[in-house]
Amino acid sequence: MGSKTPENEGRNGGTDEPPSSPANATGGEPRGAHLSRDGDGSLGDDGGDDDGDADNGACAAPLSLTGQPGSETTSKKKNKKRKKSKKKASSLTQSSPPRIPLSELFPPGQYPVGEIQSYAPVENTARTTAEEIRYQGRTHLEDDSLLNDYRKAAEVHRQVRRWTQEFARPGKTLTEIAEGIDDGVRALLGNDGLEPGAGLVSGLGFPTGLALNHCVAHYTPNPGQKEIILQSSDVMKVDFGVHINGWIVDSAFTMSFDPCHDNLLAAVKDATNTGIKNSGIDVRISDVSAAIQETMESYEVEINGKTFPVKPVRNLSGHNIKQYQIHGGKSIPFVKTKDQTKMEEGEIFACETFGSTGRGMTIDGPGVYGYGKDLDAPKRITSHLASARSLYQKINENFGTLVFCRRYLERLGVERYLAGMNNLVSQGVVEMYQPLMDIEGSYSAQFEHTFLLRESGKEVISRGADY
Ligand SMILES: [Co+2]
Repeated sequence: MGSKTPENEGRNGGTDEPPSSPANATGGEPRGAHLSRDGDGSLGDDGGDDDGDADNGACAAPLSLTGQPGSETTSKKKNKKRKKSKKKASSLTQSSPPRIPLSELFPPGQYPVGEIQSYAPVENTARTTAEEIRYQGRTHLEDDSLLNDYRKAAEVHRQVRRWTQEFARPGKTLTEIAEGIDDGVRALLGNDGLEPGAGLVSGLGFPTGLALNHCVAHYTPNPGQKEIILQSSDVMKVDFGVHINGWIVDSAFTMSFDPCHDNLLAAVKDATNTGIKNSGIDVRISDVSAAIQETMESYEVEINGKTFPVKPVRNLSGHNIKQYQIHGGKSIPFVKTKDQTKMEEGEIFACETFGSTGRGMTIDGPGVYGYGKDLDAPKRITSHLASARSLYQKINENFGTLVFCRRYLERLGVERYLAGMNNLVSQGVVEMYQPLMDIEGSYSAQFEHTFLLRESGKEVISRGADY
C-alpha cells in the first residue's frame, strides 16, 4: 500500500515541463493485438533489461486454468481426497482459483524462507550496535513462530498473485479480480474473517488495490459502483496485503498487455530492487532514495511514437511496517532528500516505488479507497449518532487499526453506514483514503516488496519467481 510522503503532502509539484500526456494514449494501439500475450511476461526475471525492443510479438497461448471461478464444489471434493492422503500432501499444488489452505500444502507447518540478502558494509558511520538495541531487534524478528507466520503470509501472497497473473485478463471486471484476490487470501489462510475478531487473527492487510493507468494508487472497487472492465491498453497496479496477527506482507506488481508499457514496468521493477539492495541496518534512507531515483530516471518509454521520461512519483513513498500498522512512521521517498533518518535492526520495511509518464505527482481523486482507524483514537467514542457508535464497535472488532474498504464492511453484514462513517471521519477518529491520481492520459507502474532487517541479513520475505 502506498504512503504519502509527509513533507511533500499538499505540495502541488509545479514543473516547468508541459504536461506530458500522450494525445492518444488510449485507443491508439490495435485492440486485441496483444490480447493473448502472457500478461506477466513483463514480470520475468529479466525485468531489469532496459532494451525497449524486446519482441513480444509471439503470442503465448492463452493460459488455461484448471478450474474456473465457481468450481468451489470441485475444489472442496479435491480437498477431502487430499486430506486423506496426508503423507503425499507436500507434493500438492494449489488449486485455481486458490482454495487449498496453506496448512494442508505445508503439513509440517514450516513455510519457505524469503530471499536473504547480505548487508553491504556501511561507510562513514558508527554502527549503533548497542547491545540493548540489538536485543530489542531480536525479540520479535528472531522469534521463530512470528517468522514462520510471516513467511506463511508471504507464501499466501505468492500463491494468490500467481493466480491473479493468470486470471486478470482484458475483459475481466475489477470486482471479479479484487474479489478473487480477497477470496483466495482468506481461503489460503483458512479464515473467512466473518466471526467477530477473526479479521484480527489473519486476513487482508488493507483494501486490495487495482489502480489503472493515471490512477497511481489507492483504488479498489466499491459495491454498487459502475463496473470497470480491464482493457488490453491498461496498466494495472495490483497491490494487496496479507497479515497474520497484524504482521502485514505488503507487496505489489504491475500488469500490462501491450509491449509499449514494458519499459515503464522494467524501470519501476528495477528501481524497487535497487531500493531493496541499498537498504540495510544503519543505512541512511536518503541514500536509498537517491539510488531509487537514479535507477528510475535512467529509463524512458515510447508510446505512440512519443518519448516520455519515467518520473519517480515525488509525493509517495515506501514505509516501515509495525504490527497492525501499515505505515509505521518512516518513509522511503523515491527522490533524494536531506533527511538523516536511518534504517535500524529489527525494522520491517515495504520498499515500493512508483514511476509515471505524467507529472510524477498525485492529487486526490474522486471516490473512496478505504478507511482506517486513527492510531491515537480512543477505545470508545461518544457520538450523538447511534450508527456511528455501533460502526465504531464493528471497526474495533474486525479491523482495529488495519485499513479496510466498503466491500470488507458490507460482507460483514454492515448496512447504511455512510452517515456514521462520515461522523467518525469528521471526529478525526477514522481517516478516509482517496484514490491518488496523476494527470489524465499518463501511465504509472508500481512494484513493492516487504523485507525484514534481521541481524543475520535482509530477508525479502515476499520475493517470488515472478518479481
Ligand atoms: Co506499501
